[in-house]
Amino acid sequence: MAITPKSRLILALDVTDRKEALHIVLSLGDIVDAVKVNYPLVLSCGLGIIGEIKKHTNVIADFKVADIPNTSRLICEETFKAGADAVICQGFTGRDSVEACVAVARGYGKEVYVVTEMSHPGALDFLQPHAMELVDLAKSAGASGIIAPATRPERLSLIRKRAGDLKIISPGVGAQGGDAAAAVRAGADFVIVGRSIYNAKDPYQAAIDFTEQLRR
Ligand code: NUP
Repeated sequence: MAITPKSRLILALDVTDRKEALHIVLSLGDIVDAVKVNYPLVLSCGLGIIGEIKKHTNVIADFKVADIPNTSRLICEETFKAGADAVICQGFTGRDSVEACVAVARGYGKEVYVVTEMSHPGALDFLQPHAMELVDLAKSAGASGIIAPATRPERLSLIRKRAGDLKIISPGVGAQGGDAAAAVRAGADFVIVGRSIYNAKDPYQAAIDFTEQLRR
C-alpha cells in the first residue's frame, strides 16, 4: 500500500546500534508516516532490521539504487523481500535503470522514489542543472514520487510545479538547515528529519514538535 501523508514526518534512522534503533522506532513508530533506513543502519545491523521496523511503521529503504538495470532489479528484489514499502533510487543512471526499479516495485505493490536535486551543497555541481529532467524521468517511468531539497524551498516550489501528481519527499530539515513548514508550503508531501530527532535529548518530544510545525 502506498505511503500516505498523515503527520508528513519521515524519520531518517541513521543510527548504527540495533538496540537504539529499535528503541527509537518503538517510541516514534505511531507518530511518523515512515522510518527511512539508509546504509549506516543496514550495514551495521543487516537487512533484517527492515522487517523488525516494519512491525511498527512503514519503511523506506534509502539505498539510492544507481546501477545497471539488472543489478538495480536484484537490489530492489532483496529490498522488497525484506519488507520495505518503498525504495529510493537515483535517476542519473537513466531511464532503463529507473524502469527496472519501478517494475520490481509494481510486482510487490510497492513504491519507488527517484532522487532529483539533493539537499547538500554539492548537489549544485551536477544534479541541479538536470533536476527538471530527473523529475520528468521519474514521472514517465511510473515512479510514485521524487526526493527534492528542503534546504532550497525556492527550488522545491519549481520542482513541485513540474512534478504534477508525483509525491515529494523532502530531506534537509533541521540539521541541514531546512524548515519543515516552509518545505510543505513549497510543495513537499513529507519531510525527512534525522539528526534533529535521533540526536535530540528527547527524540519523542522533538518528533512531536516537528509534527506541530507540519500541521500549521
Ligand atoms: O538529497 C538528499 N538529502 C538527504 O539528506 C537525499 C537523501 N536521501 N538524504 C538523506 O536524508 C540522508 O542520507 C539522511 O539519511 C537523511 C537526512 O538526515 P539529517 O540531515 O536530517 O540527519
